[in-house]
Amino acid sequence: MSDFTPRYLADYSESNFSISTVELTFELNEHKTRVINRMQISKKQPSDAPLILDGEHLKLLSVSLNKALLSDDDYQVNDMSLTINVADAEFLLEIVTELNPIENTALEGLFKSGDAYCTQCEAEGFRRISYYLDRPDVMATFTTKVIADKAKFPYLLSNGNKVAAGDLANGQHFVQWHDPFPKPSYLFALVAGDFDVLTDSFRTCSARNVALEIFVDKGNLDKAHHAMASLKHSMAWDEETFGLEYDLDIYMIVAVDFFNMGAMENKGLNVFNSKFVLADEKSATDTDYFNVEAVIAHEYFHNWTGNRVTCRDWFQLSLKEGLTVFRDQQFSADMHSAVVTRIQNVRVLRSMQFAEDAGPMAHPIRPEKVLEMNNFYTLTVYEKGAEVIRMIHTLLGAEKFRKGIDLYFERFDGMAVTCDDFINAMADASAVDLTKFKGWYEQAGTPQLNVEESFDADSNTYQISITQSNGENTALHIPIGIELISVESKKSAAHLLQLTEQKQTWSFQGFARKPVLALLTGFTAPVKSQLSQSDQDLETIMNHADDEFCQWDAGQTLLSTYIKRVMAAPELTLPSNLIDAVRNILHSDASAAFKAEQLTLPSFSELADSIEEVDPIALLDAIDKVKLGLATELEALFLQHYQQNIQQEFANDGKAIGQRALKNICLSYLTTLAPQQSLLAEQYQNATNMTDSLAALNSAAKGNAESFTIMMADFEQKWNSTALVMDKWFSIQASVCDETIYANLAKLIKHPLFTLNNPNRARSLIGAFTMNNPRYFHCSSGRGYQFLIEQIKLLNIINPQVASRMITPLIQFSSLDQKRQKMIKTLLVDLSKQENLSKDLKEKLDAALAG
Ligand code: 7MK
Ligand code: ZN
Repeated sequence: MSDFTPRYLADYSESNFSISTVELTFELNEHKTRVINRMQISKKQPSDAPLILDGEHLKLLSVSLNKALLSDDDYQVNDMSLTINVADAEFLLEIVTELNPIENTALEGLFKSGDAYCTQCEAEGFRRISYYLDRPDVMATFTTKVIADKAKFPYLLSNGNKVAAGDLANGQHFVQWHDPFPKPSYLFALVAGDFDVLTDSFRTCSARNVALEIFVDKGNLDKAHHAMASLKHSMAWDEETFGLEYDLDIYMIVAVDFFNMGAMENKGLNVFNSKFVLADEKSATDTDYFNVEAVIAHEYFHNWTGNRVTCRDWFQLSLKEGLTVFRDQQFSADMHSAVVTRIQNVRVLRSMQFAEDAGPMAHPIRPEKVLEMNNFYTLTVYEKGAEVIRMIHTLLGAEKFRKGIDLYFERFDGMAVTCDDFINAMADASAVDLTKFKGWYEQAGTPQLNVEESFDADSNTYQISITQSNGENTALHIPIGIELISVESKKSAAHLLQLTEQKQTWSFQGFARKPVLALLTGFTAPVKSQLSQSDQDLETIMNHADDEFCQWDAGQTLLSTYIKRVMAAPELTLPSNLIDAVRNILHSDASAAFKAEQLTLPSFSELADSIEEVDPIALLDAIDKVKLGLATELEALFLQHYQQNIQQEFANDGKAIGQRALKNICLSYLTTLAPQQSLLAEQYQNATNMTDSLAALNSAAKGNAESFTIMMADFEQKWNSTALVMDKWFSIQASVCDETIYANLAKLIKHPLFTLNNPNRARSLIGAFTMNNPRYFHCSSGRGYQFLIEQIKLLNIINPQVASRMITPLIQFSSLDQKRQKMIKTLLVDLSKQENLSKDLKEKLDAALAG
């Protein structure tokens, strides 16, 4: 039984009670884990209001108040809560519950990942462990004692510092932990298992030594070194950039195979999806390496932005997530090419967040209404939230931004606060007025900028007028970086415009001819813009803008313009200026990594977002046609760059990574040409690393290459005992572009290594099919949609969070043609009638079917 009553930001009120200390004892057992929870509770002011503790999926064994056992009629319990009337102002409450970790396939609360026990409590998982005030503004000091079989579970971990350990009867042992920092229940963690441990240490800026420990499945120690190096880099970066030092004597990371998300920042004990810890060159791609580093950084940065200062309520999630994503993006930009990192952030935003903001689940970065909190760990809260922080950084400048961050910690360390508290600290420290800027926290939808230019030759004046429009038409404060490029000298001047009204005009003097406008330098705001520029202007920007992001973006605009033209007129041949532009990219002296980004065509989803009621197959045909056209015209040049960027020996530095990216994008062009497909088998055979193997397989899957089946069989045989690598194999199988795909999908879900119980497996096959195989997902027969719906029905029971994440492409149907919209709606109506529909899916289906 679920409660389908939504909660509203406007209804926030403080709890009448506070909890100062929590002492937990876990007696671990697969079917019957006992949890003893002893809480010191007090009333904030005298009141008769009952104490209502959250609790779900729990078996209540006993309740004692001030050490006296209560009887059934001293409290009320239902499937959501436990209610007790207590007269005392301060009291000790002890609650004993029983859990069944092995049956917990939702992976929230306490569950088993393989042989190990672990927990996931954010957002509201602690209430599946014990009855509690499970809300982030209730902060307590936790002491945790874990008891388990010593041989099977030699490591018993929880938050903070180890304070006691010892042997018990019957082969059991215990370890006790104490976390000195008061924290909300969502940051609680427990892990028990047998692991290999990589240890190291970090000397902080105040010369304290912190023990670093990474726990991985036995045999995986060699794959933990990159994660350890990333952790140390993150610790040093946060000291240097923000003056933030780690605060406990030990920092632990545990990698587990069963995990709903990427990772979790539990105080002193991060739990990670093993996919974001384990990496070596044989089994992980360059992208995997990048992501491991970014996720390790993200979770580490939460220690200050999230843990030391946390959220008052879950509507404020972006307070910690937007800020922490911004911090991890800045870190990645400092560790790698800043512009390439920025381009990759913007791609995610444009291809996924914009679609979310245009779909039925659109919400402001600070949502106002929530049914299931797990549905709001979104691209909007995270990625758009990070863009909002970035805009503050742009408006204040780096120095004042840092002052703002300092003031934020000065005011709020140890507290649970709101997004407004954050903005006010930034405004107060910088003396920049952010009143209007707060609108970004209240409005859903991607704002659109309409840009008009004019030039007056008599006064040598260039004018730019920008109009903003968004759903609610209250003006937002939008920083707009521009460059004006002189057509004679090709010299460029940069300006930061601040749009605060619906429409504003700016004038610039001293131009003999109309300059070329490069808009949104570095992508200063998460907006769409409408500005018609000639091919020639776009080429000027590509070649002469100082801002490399704009160089790249102009190239993308040129390419997408032609893709859309080909869509309207399939007979169109590629004009010479487009071919020249791509040739110039290959010939330029930019870095290989940057060229690879320039040569990557705008994605299907990014393009679809800008076309109304798109026929997906027509769009895909157009993309393929442009790619084939460029490959045909520039075959020799692609081949030359392909060969030039082959490395004899594996290296893992920025240059080598860029060369692999460039080589592999060249390969993807070349192998659209039948005669060049022999390169695939050659590359696969000679590959010294996973990036190159996978690039060959991916291009082969897209191009139906003959060698594909043989290579995939070889890959499967080689990697069938490494689950994370087999995930890549499943993903490639799911992206095969021909009619056999549906029969293959049916076979693959029966593969001995496949299981819907593991979120990584589910995503690798089903997620990859829906995201990477648009041609067959959107097949006019509806078979792609039906396949997804069938899997979602199964996942609804096994793991509602994963089911809810995977339904995304089916609820964002408004951009599709009418025929497909109708097919999808029929399927969604049918799904909404399922018995035992989770809150997660219910919320999304109601939103999708409301329109
Ligand atoms: C990232 C919450 C956690 C979605 C993306 C993450 C989650 C969901 C990692 C889980 C995180 N606090 O650190 O944000
Ligand atoms: Zn996070």
